[in-house]
Amino acid sequence: MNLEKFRNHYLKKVDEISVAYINTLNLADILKESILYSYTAGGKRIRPLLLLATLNAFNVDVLKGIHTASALEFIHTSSLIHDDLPAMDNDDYRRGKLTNHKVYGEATAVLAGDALLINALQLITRDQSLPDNIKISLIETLTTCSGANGMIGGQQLDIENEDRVLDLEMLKKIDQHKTGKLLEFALVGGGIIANQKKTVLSILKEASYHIGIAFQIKDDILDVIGNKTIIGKPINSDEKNNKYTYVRLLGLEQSKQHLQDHYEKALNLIHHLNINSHLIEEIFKLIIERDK
Ligand code: GRG
Repeated sequence: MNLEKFRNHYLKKVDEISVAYINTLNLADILKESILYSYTAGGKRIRPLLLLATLNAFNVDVLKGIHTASALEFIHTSSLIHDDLPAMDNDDYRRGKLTNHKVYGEATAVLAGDALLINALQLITRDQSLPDNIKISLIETLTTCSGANGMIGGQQLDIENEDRVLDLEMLKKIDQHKTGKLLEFALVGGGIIANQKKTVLSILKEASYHIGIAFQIKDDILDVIGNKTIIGKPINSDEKNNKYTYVRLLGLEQSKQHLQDHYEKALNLIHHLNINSHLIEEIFKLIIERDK
């Protein structure tokens, strides 16, 4: 199956599971509406796609990963809602639509992010296609990747370092966590569902480091030379927020070179595994060639 068919077939199932689950969260209708607003706002779904492609690469039934892929997109969506808040990046637009707090107010946006984060775990606990030991391992890894030693910690470092001139090492540390850790879960989580041994999981983790950095370099490049309409938010937002980025540190041309280097390192590591990796490779390519 090529990537387009794979995406249409399996991401449809992820979204069906996600939307059906969100529709059960009906204690407070506005909260449910605001969660649904951001979940269905038109994200590229790269993280769930990568997780499912990893299962495919190990010749495991891709349907076993649907709930986990949905949980991963929940956490990603929660991070975007919080990232856009006035206390963080203070953005009015995301994916071409008003940000969650612009529509529902700050308090509801905070709660929508909180709910997506917490309820993500329930999507995994309720998955009937996986044994308990695999679910525990997935939750252990997902909370590590998302929490204070993962994405959330990376966001804190990002905020603390606003207005500062950073060296490459610090920039990579921030991006490895802020952006790379959910991509790590996509690859390693896929490996866990596929029952892979630790040596394989650690190669997947190493590959995710490089594709995570590549993802963020591309994000930084698009923030400077991207098309506002295609990206769905204003460009030059990093400069507005006094963020030090690859483009500011290295310039455009060297940033492109670093992007290519990290992409190739990620690819080589995946090749090293000798698996059926063509979909993973196509997604890596998509990450570095995307226009939004
Ligand atoms: C409440 C879970 C939670 C987190 C709070 C705000 C925060 C901590 C973390 C934010 C981390 C962040 C926004 C990192 C940037 C990652 C990034 C490049 C996002 C854009 O991802 P795409 O391009 O977006 O995949 P789409 O819109 O396609 O889904």
